[in-house]
Amino acid sequence: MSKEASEYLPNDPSFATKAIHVGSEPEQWHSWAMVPPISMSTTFKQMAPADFKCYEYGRSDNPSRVVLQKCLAALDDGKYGLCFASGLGAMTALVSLFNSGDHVVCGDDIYGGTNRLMRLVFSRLGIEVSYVDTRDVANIAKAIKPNTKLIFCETPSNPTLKVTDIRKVAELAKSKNIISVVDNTFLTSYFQRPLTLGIDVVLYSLTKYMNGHSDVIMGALVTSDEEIYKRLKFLQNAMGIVPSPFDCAMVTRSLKTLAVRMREHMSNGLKVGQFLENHPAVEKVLHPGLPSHPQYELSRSQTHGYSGMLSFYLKGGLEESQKFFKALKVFSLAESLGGYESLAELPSVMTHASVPDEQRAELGITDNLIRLSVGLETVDDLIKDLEQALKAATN
Ligand code: P1T
Repeated sequence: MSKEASEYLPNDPSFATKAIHVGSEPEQWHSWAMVPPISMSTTFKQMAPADFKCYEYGRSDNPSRVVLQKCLAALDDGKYGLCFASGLGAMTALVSLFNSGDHVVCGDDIYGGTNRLMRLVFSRLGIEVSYVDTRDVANIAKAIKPNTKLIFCETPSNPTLKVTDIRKVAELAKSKNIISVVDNTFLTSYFQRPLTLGIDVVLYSLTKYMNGHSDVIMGALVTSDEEIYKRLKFLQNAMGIVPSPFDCAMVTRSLKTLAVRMREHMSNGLKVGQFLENHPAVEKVLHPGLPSHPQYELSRSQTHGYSGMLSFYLKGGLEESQKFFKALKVFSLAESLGGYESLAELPSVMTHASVPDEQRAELGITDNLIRLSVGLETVDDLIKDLEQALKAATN
């Protein structure tokens, strides 16, 4: 039996308190404003040439970004947070730590845009990439070469929700002096904190659950390693991949409700997963919180719950999938995930269309694999919607 959402303990009893207070302390402002003022200024007055109070130029640093970065670091039990213009912007800064001729071991099941960035941009710039199934850490070990500088994976992965043993990846990377990075976008720091399991850097598309309202594109990197932080901070400014102060304020506001939102996403996601698992039109459900998931136990050993992300194989092919999407009324057919609204998509032709055909086939990203981002609507309405769409698809 899978555990009910309410049976999970929070990963950090003070998580919600940190989310609401860290970085937003009123005493730092003249006004003692409870909500941090948005500082839109692109530049800051200097006392003498190159002699400034706190801030110099808005790309290098600005007060609204600092508020958010402090909060993000605290939520991951990290020391340093850095925000970027998008999740892929964060990935761009991360991989720019390395040089032409360096090698990256990358999980094979990752967001299509991350795969495209590695394959079509960084490979062209001389970064060598090996894609491996990170569910078995022995595959990572086998792929390591003398020039390997980075191990990168998503867990759970997008879109097939495969789980990687974070502790084992961290241990392997440490033993070889390689930087380890986990993309924690699907779970957020509320449910999984890779730094506490030995990982060097956590990557986020804040666009998803962390912002949670589908109105900001942003990314982040969090670490406790001072040396890595300094190099990344240099790149954040030097490469100019920064978010706007207004967007930073939006995400700061959203983090205040992260704990509450994630608990509800989890509860709705599990109920939808259980419903689909018992439906005759569904071949298989991929949800790490259901005991049918092959890595259910591993997942429980390193996370404190699940988001609203799940995928399932519909019985049939492209035609049935098309009918399913056409019939949906509450779920919207759209890319992205992690917002309050429920979304459904077909990774094979949408988020993962840029992954080469053979790689998609190997990963099981077929035309009947449907990904759901279960939102915060009344769960009975979501289930009714899926029920009628499944009927329309298979009639
Ligand atoms: O869209 P952006 O903020 O640049 O984030 C990229 C990214 C990074 N990591 C993961 C795990 C992601 O899922 C994404 C973006 N993903 C989608 C848009 C999607 O629909 O899967």
